[in-house]
Amino acid sequence: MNRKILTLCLVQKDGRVLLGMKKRGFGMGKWNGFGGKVDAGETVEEAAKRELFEEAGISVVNIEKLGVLDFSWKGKEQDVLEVNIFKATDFSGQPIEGEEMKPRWFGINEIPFEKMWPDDKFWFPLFLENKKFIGKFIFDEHNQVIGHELKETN
Ligand code: 8OG
Repeated sequence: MNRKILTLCLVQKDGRVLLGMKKRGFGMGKWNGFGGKVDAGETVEEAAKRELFEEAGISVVNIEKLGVLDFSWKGKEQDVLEVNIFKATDFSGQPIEGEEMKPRWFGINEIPFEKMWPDDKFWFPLFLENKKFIGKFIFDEHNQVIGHELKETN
């Protein structure tokens, strides 16, 4: 099995969630949290904070890991993306647009699921309520969800 460890960090504050429009690469054109690969010598949590700073221009001291999701594609089940999902509730600095992401706040009732990864509508409700969860999703070649398992772990 080939497992790639990724981070995803979302800020939830004052009834809103900070998302970024991905401007290039994998997931381009979708709203998402901020994250990416873990560098050598970094913990997953350090990587999550670094990516949030690089992509949204804000710094966080405390983040909480809420979810771990495995993603794979039909016919290539041996290649797994493990996405570690963190929440920040406070930050310093102001979100700014960078080369990769254009940040914007969304009210928790106006999350743009139709312009997000199709798995997000499954786990976002747990995330918004601070529930911990693990799961896995299998996509087809059009990035549609063709199978999933999701469970709360609190
Ligand atoms: O380094 P790069 O930008 O390619 O990292 C991909 C980012 O996208 C990383 O933060 C993890 C995140 N991501 C996936 N798959 C999914 C998904 O299905 N839903 C969401 N919300 N984020 C995902 O790689």
